[in-house]
Amino acid sequence: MAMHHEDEVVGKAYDHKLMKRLLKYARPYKWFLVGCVLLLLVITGLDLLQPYLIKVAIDNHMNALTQPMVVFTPGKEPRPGISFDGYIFVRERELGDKYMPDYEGSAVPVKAEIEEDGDTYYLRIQSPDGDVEIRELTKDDLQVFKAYDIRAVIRLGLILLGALTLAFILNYIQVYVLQYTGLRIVSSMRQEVFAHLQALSLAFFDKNPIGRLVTRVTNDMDALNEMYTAALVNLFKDVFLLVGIIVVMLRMNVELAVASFAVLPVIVVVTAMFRTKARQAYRAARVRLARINAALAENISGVRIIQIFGREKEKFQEFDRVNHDYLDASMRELKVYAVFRPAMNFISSFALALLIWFGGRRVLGGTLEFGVLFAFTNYLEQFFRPINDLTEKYNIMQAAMASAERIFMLLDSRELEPEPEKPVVFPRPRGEIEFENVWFAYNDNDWVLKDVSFRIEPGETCAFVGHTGAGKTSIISLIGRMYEISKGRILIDGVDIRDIPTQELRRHIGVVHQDVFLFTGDIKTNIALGDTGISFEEVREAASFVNADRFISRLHGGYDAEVRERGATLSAGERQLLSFARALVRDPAILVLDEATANIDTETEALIQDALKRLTRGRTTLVVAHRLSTIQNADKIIVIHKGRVREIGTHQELLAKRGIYYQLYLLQYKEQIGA
Ligand code: M5T
Ligand code: MG
Repeated sequence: MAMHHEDEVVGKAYDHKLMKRLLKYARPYKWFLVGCVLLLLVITGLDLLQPYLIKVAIDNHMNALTQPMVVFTPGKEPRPGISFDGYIFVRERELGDKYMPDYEGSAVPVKAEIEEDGDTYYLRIQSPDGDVEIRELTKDDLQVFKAYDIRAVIRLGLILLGALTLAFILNYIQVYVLQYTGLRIVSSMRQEVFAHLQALSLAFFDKNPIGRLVTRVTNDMDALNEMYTAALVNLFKDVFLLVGIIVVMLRMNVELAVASFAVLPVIVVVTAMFRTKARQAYRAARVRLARINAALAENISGVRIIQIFGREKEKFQEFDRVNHDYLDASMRELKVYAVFRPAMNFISSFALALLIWFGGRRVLGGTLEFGVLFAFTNYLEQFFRPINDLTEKYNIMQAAMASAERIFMLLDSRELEPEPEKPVVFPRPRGEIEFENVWFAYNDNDWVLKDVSFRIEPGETCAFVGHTGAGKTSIISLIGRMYEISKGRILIDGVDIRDIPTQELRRHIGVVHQDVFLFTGDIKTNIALGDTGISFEEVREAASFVNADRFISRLHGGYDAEVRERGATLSAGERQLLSFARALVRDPAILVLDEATANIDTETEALIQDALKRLTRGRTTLVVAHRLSTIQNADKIIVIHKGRVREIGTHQELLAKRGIYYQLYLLQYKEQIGA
């Protein structure tokens, strides 16, 4: 079901509401992003400048020897030109549109032109009154004119080099800043998700598989990072570049520009087709990848069971199927791209061919300058890059939107740990616990506890017994308000636990669970759980109090020994002892031991029983035990049967009653004496 839902989410490439919310996270880095966009604007300008510079080099200098010039007396020239024979020759195109043949500043408003006839060159000077003077140019004369162009080409080359270098540096800065910003944004989001996960109640985690939650914080976050760094800001670059190229092309030559854009409709159709195909393929691949992840996680954490039951082959085949499914889906995705990219290449080559056919004829016919055509081929090449990029960014955006939706769904889940509306001050309690007609269910009306009432006096040791699934662990979870009850009240020192801030409440309850969870880290951190208020001395004291120090000192590194794989390298009994120390070191007013003595050998049990006696002194202690021998000294024994309290009393009282407890006792007694 969950998979189906995630599948549905993949779809939109842009969702305004989601985007608004995503941008909120970018707000602290607003100026970084604005800076990146500005840098991109400059970089785009530099990109556009390059073909233009080459065009100028070709048309104004490489092919310029025979272009018309105007002759000025030295000092009267409006701009630098070629100094020859005591005059200054300036090319008409370099004077620009403002030049009039009878330029007022010029004493000699004369036109000149170099003409080529085989190997000889003539300078033809024409004065306003129509006089024409033709003189042959020597090799040296010609060199004067050529040197001017060579200098100009070198100058343009240097400018081009400068532009390239600047673009390189700006690109570096832009990429660096953008990646940094993206990582920072996503890192702070990840922190928020983590904090939110911690604030969620156990009921939430009962419903959401760990694997999926882990994916949120990893894969989905990566998708968002990619959006911030690859798609969002670079989108501007693509748009700048596209618009820039179109404008430059139109300004340079409208006819040629229109010819270049002739393939646009084809591009639109091809990209639209690609988008649909890519979306389907992406969706299919994603769903299958999720299946791989789930299979992998389960098989790795269950490897012990798989090996001992010899299920390797079956599990291998199972995985092989999932893996192949994913391979197929990935191949389909690959094929879509494998067709799209070459198709776009073909279209761009076709457009280029069209341009050369169309422009080449005009160049040969003398109606188009070669430099313009050259610049156009360059721009056309650049033109296809943002189009390709935009199409691929569309997919990034689509993935990011789906990820964002999933992350926000998680952040919006309101199954938070409860906090009281009017919290009371809650100092260390004496430890009186009372259940008043408590009804409780994990799911709706599937009652696990029915009308449970009992009272435990401060300092008492109270044992809970009953069959498996009777509800003992559930009762204990309720005291720390790990779940919400449906009816009734739970009171500690006469205060309803719903009025106590959850943190305060739990601080006074020490719990030793049925299965001990150890974190990655060393032994001492696993006891103190990172609580800076607990000194190493206290850790050692607690550990030796529960007789854990003996095995700890045998570990390599002692209290600094690393715990690996959730403590799989420690024995069950050793883990139990650690959790004793963990509960004790906080000096709780209420101590809860859920089957805590189940994993301990007879010798250690004697030590534990002894420790427990000291441990329980001055504390209210709740013990859940299947082995009745361990609880005979309890002040009170509560028998739970199918979610109801059936008997309450001391060991002797309950035996005398000859009820459920008596039955349980007889059963275990018989076992013990081997009858
Ligand atoms: C009591 C059900 C369980 C059983 C009943 C922890 C948990 C339990 N249950 C859920 O539906 N969801 C849960 O998350 O509640 O369970 P318990 O309180 O754990 O029983 P117990 O501690 O007396 O049993 P045991 O085996 O530890 O002696 O029906 O399915
Ligand atoms: Mg239990």
